[in-house]
Amino acid sequence: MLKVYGRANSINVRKVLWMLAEIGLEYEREDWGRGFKSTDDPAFRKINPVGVVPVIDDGNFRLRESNTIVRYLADKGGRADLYPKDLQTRATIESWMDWSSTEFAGGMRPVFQALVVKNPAAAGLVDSGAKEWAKQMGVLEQHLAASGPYVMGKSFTIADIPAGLVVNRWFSISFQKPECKAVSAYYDRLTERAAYRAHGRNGTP
Ligand SMILES: N[C@@H](CCC(=O)N[C@@H](CS)C(=O)NCC(=O)O)C(=O)O
Repeated sequence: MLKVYGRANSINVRKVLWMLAEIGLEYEREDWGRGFKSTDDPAFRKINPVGVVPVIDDGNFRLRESNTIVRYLADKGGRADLYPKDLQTRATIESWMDWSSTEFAGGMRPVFQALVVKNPAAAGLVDSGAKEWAKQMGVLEQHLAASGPYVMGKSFTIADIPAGLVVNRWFSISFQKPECKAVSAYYDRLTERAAYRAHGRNGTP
């Protein structure tokens, strides 16, 4: 059975759990990371020398990097509806996934660290993080208003998985934020999916 290494409240592990729920694949999961066994443990470093979660083990094939795992699972599950074969469509999906993990999540991280994890090192970074996060949220707002209702247009794809988790954090953390009507409608639309309710909008920022 496929195995997932990583705590279920990690935003990157949640991408994988959401994807597994979308394809209906059974798995087992082992808690590693903040609040559980440390990823600095030599036993974990053997699983992932980079020392971060998630990692999957699929019949002795180990894979790290959440976005890569999501793409692997989409292909493994034969879900061309979620990750089409057309080269340019795939590349566009991948560009949104990359953007979500870099620019979109960049401002989110200090806000989350300061207000949710209560990491004192991030306490002074809330205002600048929130400003950057709002700027990138504006990018998604305009994109969805012009070409939604999903990131890739008419239908849900894996481009919505990393973005949907950042959006969940946006609405789940209390801080001064601008109104984003299209993103708010997107959040509700994603919530129609059982897999998102289980691993995205599940009460955890
Ligand atoms: N680029 C990696 C980043 C993974 C990452 O930063 N994981 C965090 C959790 S979200 C982690 O392992 N933190 C250490 C910990 O939880 O102890 C990915 O997308 O998989």
